[in-house]
Amino acid sequence: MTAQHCILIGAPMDSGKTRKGCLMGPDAYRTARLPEALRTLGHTVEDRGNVAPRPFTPKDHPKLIALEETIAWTEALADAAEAAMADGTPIFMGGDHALSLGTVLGVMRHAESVSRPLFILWLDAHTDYHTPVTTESGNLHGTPLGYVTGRPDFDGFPAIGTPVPQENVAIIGLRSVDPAERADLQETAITHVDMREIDENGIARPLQAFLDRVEAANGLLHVSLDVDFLDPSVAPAVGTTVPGGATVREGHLVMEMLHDSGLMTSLDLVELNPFLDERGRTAQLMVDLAASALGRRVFDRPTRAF
Ligand code: NNH
Ligand code: MN
Ligand code: MN
Ligand code: MN
Repeated sequence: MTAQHCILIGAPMDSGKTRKGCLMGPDAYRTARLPEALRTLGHTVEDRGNVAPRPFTPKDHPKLIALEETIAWTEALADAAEAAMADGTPIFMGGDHALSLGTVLGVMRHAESVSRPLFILWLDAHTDYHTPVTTESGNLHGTPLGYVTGRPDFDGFPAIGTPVPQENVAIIGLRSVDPAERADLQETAITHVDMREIDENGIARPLQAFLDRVEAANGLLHVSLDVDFLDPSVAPAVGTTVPGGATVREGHLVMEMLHDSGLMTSLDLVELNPFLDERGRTAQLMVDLAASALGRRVFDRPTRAF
């Protein structure tokens, strides 16, 4: 296994929805010993501390929640992400999923500067493909994939430059999609794998197909892991629980395959709300999943003998 330089970046962002608590996430990951878990695997680990939003002035908006604050975080996180990409493998400790507006933007800028295509793997119960106009809830954590793929109406947000092509995005774990998102997404080339497909075919097949495309294109791969990708029975610490999610083993298998592929170049850990956790079990599971993505395994795998 090749040792990596893991750069931990805390993003205690809580403005992407109304229910509070994700701001406690970075401390929970440190308490659950994420840095030590990565060091044990032979990586070097640098904790850059927590990012803060740029200064902002909140305004009232008829629908959107905390728009100005979310823009201020997006600007700050994009800079932190772009800088970290030049130095190692950033792991963003959220924070709610609106943080990916910024982290992916920063990663996009880096990808452009090294002239490599960017791919995104979104592990989530939800598609997060809204725009500020299509969202019904006004929660901007439901919009990052819309933003980075170049959908309109992100007024006030940083310009994204060249959008991430739809063909380069895969969402896996789906089971809660708003009608507007469903209609819009089905018109796109975004790969969308729902839980039924996982039940019928397993999670490995669609993931491997996507990874093969990343490899063939010599792409960078940003992975965004939403706690609600997992079933709430094993990961209760999230505001938007949806029954019927990925099992512990499905989660680990995804992470182990990511490690074996050698393709993952940045990782978001999002939506952990430690205020809703049970004795830290969700934080611990997220740390264990991150460790699997960085090489933890039960045994080395012999070359396929069957
Ligand atoms: N689609 C819903 C909305 O936009 C839910 C989004 N919630 C999430 N996304 N937790 O991952 O409000
Ligand atoms: Mn999400
Ligand atoms: Mn979600
Ligand atoms: Mn389709």
